[in-house]
Amino acid sequence: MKRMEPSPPPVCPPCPTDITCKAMVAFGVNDLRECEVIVAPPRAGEVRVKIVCNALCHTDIYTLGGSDPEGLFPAILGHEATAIVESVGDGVRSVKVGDTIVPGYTPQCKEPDCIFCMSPKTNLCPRIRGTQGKGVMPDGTSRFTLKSDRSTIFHFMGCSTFSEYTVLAEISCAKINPSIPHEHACLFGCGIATGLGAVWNTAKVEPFSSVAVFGLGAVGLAVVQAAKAIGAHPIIGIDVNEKKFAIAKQLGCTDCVNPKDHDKPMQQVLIGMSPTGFGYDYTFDATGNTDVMRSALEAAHRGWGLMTIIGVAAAGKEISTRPFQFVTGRRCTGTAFGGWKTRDAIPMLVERTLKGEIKVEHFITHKFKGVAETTKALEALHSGDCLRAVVEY
Ligand code: NAD
Ligand code: 022
Ligand code: ZN
Repeated sequence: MKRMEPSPPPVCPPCPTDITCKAMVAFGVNDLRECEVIVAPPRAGEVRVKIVCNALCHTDIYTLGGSDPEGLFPAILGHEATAIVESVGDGVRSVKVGDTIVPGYTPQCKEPDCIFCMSPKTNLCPRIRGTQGKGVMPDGTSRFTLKSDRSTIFHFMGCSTFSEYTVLAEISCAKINPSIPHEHACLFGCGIATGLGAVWNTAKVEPFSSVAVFGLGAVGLAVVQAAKAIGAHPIIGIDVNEKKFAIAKQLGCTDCVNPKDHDKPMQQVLIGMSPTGFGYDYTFDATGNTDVMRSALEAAHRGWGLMTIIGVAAAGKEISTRPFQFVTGRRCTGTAFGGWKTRDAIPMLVERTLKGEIKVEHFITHKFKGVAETTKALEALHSGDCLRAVVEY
């Protein structure tokens, strides 16, 4: 019998080391600059990724503009991206080097002791909420250092995608089918997934129900698209910017209304247009304006209408209405990331897009190349013509 060869000594995988790369660093209010940053290797339960595509979202602008009182500076913003795993920390099993992922600002720990992950009713996993809100990784430290003076830079929403490389918690990484175009996949990291989920998960709109959508940005248009897909009718779109009406009608709006064309409160106008004369089965706020939220609630159907808040209101804002609205059966709910459990749902949405069941390309109205063009993408987002601006790195 042949003698067994002695087994070779185990080969250590190359130890991940610091990466120096370009990032857009927000140093303070509206002070965004391209800088060289050092991205430390991922620690236990973390993943370092190379960002390949980044779509801009209003929260980034809001935070950069200083309107978020909890916004920390200096920070690397951005939370809607496609990325490739570069290295993984100890104990990481769900993704490996080379995988394509979408970062999620709502994590999914999937632990049996997480009552939120175990509940089918919510996606609000609180596992890393405390540290994420403080701009650090779950162990309380940052992976970002400014190359020039070695000062520390904060993370943002657990994502920080305005950088060529970033570090994420493993529980924030949704591994997806790599055959979807990168620029399409990133849209599922925030706005589009949120609009679809608000209809399918949160409100659970039924066929033939009547729908009114306030705000026809990317989120509101995703609501329209999802409502149409489920067979809702009619679908009314409301926006102060009439430039949005053409695409809204293509995606499924049966009518569009501009509040500026009416002296009466929007809810009165809308109730008058509704099929029963008593309001809409489902209404959505995708503006973040608290006066609009009131209109959306009051335009909901007497007896059963449900209003879903998607828009994120400015800090300190409150909503008001008469209790009569609830006593007469109108209801109100809200959604974070469309109720999707990030790691289960994003891969599924990507598969459905690959099958042609969900179309997303119409959301990309602007394209840019390189980290530095993030500034141009921000300008585009301000313009009013933009649904999503995607920056390819
Ligand atoms: P957007 O700015 O592209 O769209 C908002 C639209 O609302 C615009 O077309 C604007 O013209 C319209 N609008 C503004 N004021 C209005 C008014 N008074 N009446 C009617 N229309 C009005 O933004 P977006 O990317 O589509 O996001 C929409 C909202 O959803 C934002 O508040 C954003 O922060 C929020 N959001 C929430 C979640 C979540 O998980 N809950 C996720 C993503 C985005
Ligand atoms: C994303 N958003 C708006 C535009 N793009 C957005 C902002 C906030 C939330 C969701 C989407 C949100 C809803 C509820 C929460 N957040 C609280 C979640 C919790 O308490 O567990 C939220 C999230 C992250 C952060 C702040 C607020 C953060 O990381 N700083 C999900
Ligand atoms: Zn967003």
